[in-house]
Formats: sequence, C-alpha cells, structure tokens
Amino acid sequence: MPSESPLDGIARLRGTKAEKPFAPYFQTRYTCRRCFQPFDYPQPPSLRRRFACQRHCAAVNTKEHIMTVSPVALRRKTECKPHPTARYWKKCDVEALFGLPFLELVYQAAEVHRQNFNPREIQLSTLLSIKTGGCPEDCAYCPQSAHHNTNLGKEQMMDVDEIVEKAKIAKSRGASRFCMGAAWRGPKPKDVETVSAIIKAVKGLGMETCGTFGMLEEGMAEDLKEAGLDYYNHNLDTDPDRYNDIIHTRRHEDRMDTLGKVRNAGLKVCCGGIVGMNETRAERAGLIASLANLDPQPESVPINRLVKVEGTPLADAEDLDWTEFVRTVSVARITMPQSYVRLSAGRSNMPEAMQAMCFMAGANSIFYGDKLLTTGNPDEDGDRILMEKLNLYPLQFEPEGEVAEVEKASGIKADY
Ligand code: SAM
Ligand code: DTB
Ligand code: SF4
Repeated sequence: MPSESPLDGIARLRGTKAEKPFAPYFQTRYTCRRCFQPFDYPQPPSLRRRFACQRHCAAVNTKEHIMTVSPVALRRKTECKPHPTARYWKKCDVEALFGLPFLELVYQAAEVHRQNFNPREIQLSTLLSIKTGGCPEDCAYCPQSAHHNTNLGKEQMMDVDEIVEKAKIAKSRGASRFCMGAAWRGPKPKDVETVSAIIKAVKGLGMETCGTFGMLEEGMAEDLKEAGLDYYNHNLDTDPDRYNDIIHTRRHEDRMDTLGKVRNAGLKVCCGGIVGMNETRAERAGLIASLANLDPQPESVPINRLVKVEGTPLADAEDLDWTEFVRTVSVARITMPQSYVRLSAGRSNMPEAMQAMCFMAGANSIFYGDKLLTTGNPDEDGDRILMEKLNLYPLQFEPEGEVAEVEKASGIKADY
C-alpha cells in the first residue's frame, strides 16, 4: 500500500475523500478589501502590509492605491450585487473632481443624479439613539465617547415599547426608514437578542429598518438580518490614511471587516463619513475614494458635516466652507451614481440655499426629525416647508412581507 499522507489519513478516518483537503500551510486565505472575494497569497503577509487580490484588483495594486486585506475568509453571496463598482477610483482622480470649477462640478453631479434617480424624490430617515453615552471608543468627533468630557452620561438601553412608539410617530410624519443607534464598540450576544426584538417590532410597522451598533462578530449580521434589519450603518468616517489620528481604539481594517460581514449577510450597506474634521481636500478625496471603491458600492452614503460638541477633541475644528461641503456631495454623487447620498449631520446650521445646492448636486436623502442621536437637527415642519419650496417630495417606501400581504388582500393601507 502506498504511504498515506497525514491529510489522507484524517480523511479516511472521517470517511471523507481527501481530494483537496485544504490549502497547504503556507497558503493563507485572505479577503480582498476591494472586492471582498477570498484569495490565496503564497506567504502569510504581515498585517501591516497592504494587498489587493490578484484578480482585477491587481491592476490597481500600485504603491498609493492598494487596498488592505486581513486574514478573514469571507464569501460574498452571489445574489448580493446591487451595483458593482464600475471603476476603481484613485485618490488623485477624486481629488481632480474636487478641483473642477465649482458650478461645473455641481452641473456634472446634477446630470449623473438625473440619469439615476428622480431628482424630486428625497428619502427620509428618522434617527433614534436607543442606547446613549459611555462608549468605550475614543472617536475624536463623538460626544458619546467615555473618553471625552461632554455633558452626556451613560444611559440604559431604551425600552422596546418606547422605541416602537417613536417609530410610529416617525412613520406618521412621513419617514420611510427608522435608524437606531447604540453607543457601543460592538454589541454583545445578549444585545443582539434585545435589538432583534426591537427590529422585529419596528419592521412590523411597515418601515425600513437600519441599525448602527458598532463592530459585529461572526453570525451577528445574519441574526440582525433574520430579525428584519434592512440596512446596517457603519461609516468609514475619514481618509484611511488618517484613521489613526481620529480614532485610536480600532483600525480602519476593523471597520472593513464588519462591512464585509454585513454585506455577506445580505444586509444593505449604509456607509459614509464626516467632513470638517480639519482634513485637507486630498483627505476628503481619500474618504470618498475609499467609499466609492467598496464593491458593491454602499446603497446609502451619509455625508456628515462635523457637529462640533464641547468637550470633544474636535470641538474647535476649523469651519469647512459651504462650497467645499457641496463639492463633497457632488463628488460622492459622481463616484457613487446609484447610491442614495444622504445630507446627514450638520444641517442645523446650514442655510436653506446651501441645502438646496446639495440637493441640486445629488443629495437625495436626509435625517428627518428634530434630533440626530444626541444633537439637534432641523424640525420636521421646517423640513416639510423647505421641501415644498423646492418642489421635492418624500420617497415612499413600499412595505414587503406580512404587512404588504395584509394590505394587498384587504385593499386597505395599514393604520399605524
Ligand atoms: N457606535 C457606532 C459606530 O460608531 O458605528 C454607531 C453610532 S456612531 C454615533 C454613528 C456615526 O455617527 C459615526 O460613524 C459618525 O460618522 C457619526 N457621528 C458621530 N458623532 C458625530 C459628530 N459630532 N458629527 C457628525 N457625525 C458624527
Ligand atoms: C450617520 O452617518 N450619521 C448619523 C447616523 N449615521 C447614525 C449620526 C450623526 C450623529 C451626530 C452627532 C450626534 O447627534 O450624536
Ligand atoms: Fe462610540 Fe460610535 Fe461614538 Fe465612536 S462614534 S465613540 S464608536 S458611539
């Protein structure tokens, strides 16, 4: 009998065939940070080094424009391809867009917007902080970090009934999506059970649901999907090259890992960032490039203008000129033509004309309701008046599943 390899021996004992048991020990399976496809690399590279897979991404594997990988084998579900990245966006190309004459840039963005969306429709999401304050992360922008001296204390998780009540009000005022946020580094298994019950209840109202609960461990995204979560919000927040200056308690790669898990579970991705954190234009371009190179691109891209909160390290950040904010929205629209671009935090001190310019440049979603998570937002009445003035109207959400069936069978719209 020919000598048996150790792998053949294990296979024989298990009663399985040892054709291709697993890759030899020196081959490590990585996940490309651009396309989320697994690929093998012949030697375990240092985690500090950056790699792209050798498929299409190799073409862009130049010194400045490579993507990071980490040794987590992820598979993207084949049905989960809403809008694959049409091209790879180099940071310098995005910066070149930023440098276009202002009105030319807005005009190009408006054209892209009209090719992909009804420019009169605005998606309305209402936010609720279901667990506020005391977060162990040290994000320099965030009033909820336990590392900063803001006047926010650590609160308990809100009660389910109270959350559902808030969601009903949001729906009655015209919001199509209810976004729930928690000041966690990531949820514990028990927290996933609690939020799953909440998601189920909100989904039952016939609204889209979105959650932002921090970094997810294996299996959690699937549990949230199962509970009825539609979107997971997890922002890249700033240029990957600057990430460590803004947050010291996690890495950009950790964010990417969670985004991979979210995508693999079949959840829709809401991923954006913040501008106005003393970054350079090149760094804003880096943020937009990192979002646009997610493949598939995120369905929803929140562009936040920093809300400066006393006690946070960025409380005295320099004001970003309004034109630079409109440029950021325009560049997001051009590079992510099929994504909803949300004019997010920071609207409270944006004049109406500036918001109108953002809508012109392709923003087609807002946070609707007088509070974001812990800071203020324009009230609904003001937003409705602004939308009327601009002849915009809320995007209607068509309910799916049980609610839709009941409505269809009875011919009566559910009374929420
Ligand atoms: N803890 C979770 C996380 O970080 O993913 C979820 C909540 S966290 C508050 C959600 C997002 O809010 C952050 O990623 C950041 O983009 C945004 N954010 C937080 N503080 C902000 C501020 N002061 N101004 C603008 N956006 C802010
Ligand atoms: C996002 O990109 N912006 C929202 C939402 N996702 C969760 C949060 C904005 C928070 C602004 C500061 C606060 O209200 O605490
Ligand atoms: Fe925590 Fe999220 Fe705030 Fe960072 S942004 S401190 S993770 S709540």
